[in-house]
Amino acid sequence: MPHRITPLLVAPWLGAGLLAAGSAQAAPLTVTVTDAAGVPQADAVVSVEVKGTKATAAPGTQAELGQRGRNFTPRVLAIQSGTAVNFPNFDTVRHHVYSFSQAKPFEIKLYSGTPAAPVVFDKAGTAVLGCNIHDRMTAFVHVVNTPHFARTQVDGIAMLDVPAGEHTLQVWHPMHGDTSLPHRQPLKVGGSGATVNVKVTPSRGGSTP
Ligand SMILES: [Cu+2]
Repeated sequence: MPHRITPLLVAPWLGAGLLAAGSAQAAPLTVTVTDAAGVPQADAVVSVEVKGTKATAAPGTQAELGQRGRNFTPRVLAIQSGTAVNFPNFDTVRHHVYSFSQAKPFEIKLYSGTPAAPVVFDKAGTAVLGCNIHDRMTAFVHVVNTPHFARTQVDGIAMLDVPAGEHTLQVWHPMHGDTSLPHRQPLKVGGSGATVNVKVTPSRGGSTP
C-alpha cells in the first residue's frame, strides 16, 4: 500500500523544511548602548554578523557624508564594506577632507560642491576624518562586514531586524576611535526577537597598531 507509506516518508522532510524557513525569518533586535556609568550613548554602531550573508554591499551602494555649517553631517556614518561615499560640501567655504586611518587613508583636496568621484570603503574598520582647513571638524566612517547594522539614537537605542539564530553582535562607539577594537559578543535571537544591553568602555578589546 504505497499511499500509506508515502506520508511517513514525506512528513520528516516537510518538518525540516518548515524549521529552515522559520529560522530565516526576520526578528526585531533592540540594543541599548550605555557607558560604564549607565548613561545612554548616541552614535554607537550596532552590527550583527549572520553566517551566510554577504559581507560586501551590492555594487553601486552609495552613502553620503556632507559638510554643513563647518561640520560633518552625520558625525558618524555607518556603512557596509564596498559602499561608495560621497562628500558634498554645502558650505560656501571650501573644505579639504582627509583620513590617516588604516581602514581607509584618503584625501580630497580643497573643494567646493560635490567631488566627482566618491570614496569606496572596501574593508571593515573605522576611518577618522578631519578637514585640513577647519581643525575642529571631525567625523567617523565605521565600516562593517554585514548588511545588518544601525546607529544608536539619543536614547542609546538601535533597532534592527535580523534572522532568528545564533550570530555575533558588534558594538563600536566613537570612544573606540580607529585603534581600539569594537565590543563583540555572541548573540542568540529567537523567533520573537531579542533585547540586549551593552556597556562600552574605552579600553575594551585592546587595540590594534
Ligand atoms: Cu573644512
